[in-house]
Amino acid sequence: MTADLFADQPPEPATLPIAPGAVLLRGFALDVDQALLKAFAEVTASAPLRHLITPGGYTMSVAMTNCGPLGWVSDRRGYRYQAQDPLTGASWPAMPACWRELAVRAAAEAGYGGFRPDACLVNSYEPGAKLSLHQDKDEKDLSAPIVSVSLGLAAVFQFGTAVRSDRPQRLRLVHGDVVVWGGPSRLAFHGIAPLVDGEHALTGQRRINLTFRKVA
Ligand code: MD3
Ligand code: FE
Repeated sequence: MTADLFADQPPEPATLPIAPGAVLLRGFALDVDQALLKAFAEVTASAPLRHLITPGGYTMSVAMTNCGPLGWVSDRRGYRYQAQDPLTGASWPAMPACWRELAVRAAAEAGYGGFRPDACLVNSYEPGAKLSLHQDKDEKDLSAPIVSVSLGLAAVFQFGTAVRSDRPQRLRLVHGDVVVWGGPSRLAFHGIAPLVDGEHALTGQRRINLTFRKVA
């Protein structure tokens, strides 16, 4: 006989509303994880991960790159989206089809049909890296959702409301999780707590997050 230590826990639904307009699709990316990571190696070979400088002069602990027509960058002059990678001067690499298709499917599953992302910001966290509480509002079309895909090590995601001082909720995001942020949640403050040391079979000592956006 197998003792089921979780027998008294209800199974977690695959689609979890977490805030108004925001939906967690637990494990939604699991069946394509190897393809997503193969494309990650290709994207980062053309547009290397780098630690951007904030307008205030700090070096971000998260390493970033982009793919698709537009990419998010930061430097002493400010934050912006642009078509060229400042590191290479070239256009950002194309958005891999398997990435785009996953993001579009996830958005539709969450109730946002017709999502057409034109930017994908790729974040890479090593142990200790964090992303302080912030809003994403550099995108012109705030009616489109943002789709985020978590790969590799787990992280504690913090999210509040559009009011910075509202106490944030905490949510553990694991490999394969996809979150769709739309409606009133589109302007929620959010961040990632310092990544805890660990080893993931597919990514090693790192967490990768893909965020798909409609910018223009
Ligand atoms: C809620 N990335 O790239 S993903 C970011 O895990 C960013 O790397 C985090 O915040 C990460 O800007 C969080 C979840 C996420 C992304 C964008 C959002 C949640 C969001 C935009 C609006 C509201
Ligand atoms: Fe963000």
